[in-house]
Amino acid sequence: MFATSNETSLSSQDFIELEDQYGAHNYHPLDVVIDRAEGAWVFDVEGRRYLDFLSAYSAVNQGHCHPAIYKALVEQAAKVTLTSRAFRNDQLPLLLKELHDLTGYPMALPMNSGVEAVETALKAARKWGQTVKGIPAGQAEILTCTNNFHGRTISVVGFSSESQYKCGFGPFAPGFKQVIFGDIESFHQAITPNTCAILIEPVQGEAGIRIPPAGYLKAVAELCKEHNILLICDEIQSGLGRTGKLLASEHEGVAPDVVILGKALSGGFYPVSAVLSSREVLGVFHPGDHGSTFGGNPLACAVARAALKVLVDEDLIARSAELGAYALDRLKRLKHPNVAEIRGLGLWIGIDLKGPARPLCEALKDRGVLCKETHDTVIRFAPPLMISREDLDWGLEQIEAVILAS
Ligand code: IF1
Repeated sequence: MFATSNETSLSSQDFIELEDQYGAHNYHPLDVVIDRAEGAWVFDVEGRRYLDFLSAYSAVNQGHCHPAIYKALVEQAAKVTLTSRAFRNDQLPLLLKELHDLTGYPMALPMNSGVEAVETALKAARKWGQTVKGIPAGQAEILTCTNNFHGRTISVVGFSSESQYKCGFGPFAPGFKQVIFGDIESFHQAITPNTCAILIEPVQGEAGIRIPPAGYLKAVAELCKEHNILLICDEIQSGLGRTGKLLASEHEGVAPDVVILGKALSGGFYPVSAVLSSREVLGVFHPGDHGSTFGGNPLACAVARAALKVLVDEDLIARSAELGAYALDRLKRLKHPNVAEIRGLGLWIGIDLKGPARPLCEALKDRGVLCKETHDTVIRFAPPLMISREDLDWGLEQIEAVILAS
């Protein structure tokens, strides 16, 4: 009944058929069945190797199966994995302190998936709005941006501007208003006395690596100060080195009131997310107000501690800035009628095409480079930040070849 001893004799096609038969079809993956990975490379069931230019949407910034994170995971798994927050454990306090030391934020609240941390930040902002800012109960408004991506829960897809993400899933939570990403005037006009927060990605990932005009985030932060509104930056994808800074908001010299981290916080080993903020904001939570069975568990915390240490010890943030600038410069030299625009910050690059991106991603897969299209016409690249210059060059050569052949 259960495949155990002969698992390895199954082919990629067998796995694809099993998945399609027994799994919900909420994805359209490239048909590569990965069974092993190391650093910037992944291997399929037939032993073919591919350079990973997606990094699980920036969750494996540290590289696949990083030995130091692996060691932390295995050692912690042998000691204690889950205590629940009904009791304390010896890893959570250390993670909290290390997050503080790294980012300067006084407090953090750990969760698991990214969207849970987004929900946590929204709850904190609403309660802060009511109890600190003095907004009447049930009236707090949160501003979100056009083309945002913050996850898949009902309240979060409720304020998505992508119809596919919400179609059929309503009714949605009230209390969210949309402003135009990159347009400070639109933000200005949306503010009311009941506005408690704005939720924003400093660089929009899913929207196709959209970098707002210079000065925009700074102007948003200033308007927030002026009107006593919390600036919540979703750095789940843009944070932890991806853009060449620890946090993407640093590019604008902005320190958001609330920062949301996820993905690379575990180096891809385990879902770990966190909300970082002040005592004033996270102080709105009292015992019983909010929680999670797995949030802050010792296994997650041990993994996250190791993942942060790798980011620092291996200087991955500077590496992202340096290799990213090089890759962007090189790709921008590529003049081809199919290329509409190339955008990037750190090792995070989007190539906006004049036609569909999926066939190019398929062609890249055949050449041994894995990446994923977004919004039909954008190919996005986000290799692990530890990628060697040599591997990066090889990947870029494949990209250039595929575009030139398009
Ligand atoms: C999927 C996209 C990327 C995120 C930001 C919160 C979350 C995400 C800025 C939620 C998650 C993921 C989810 C994944 C694919 C991926 C994605 F194309 F869907 F938009 F990366 F670009 N904030 N992004 O990017 O985090 O709850 O998933 O841990 O298939 O939905 P999560």
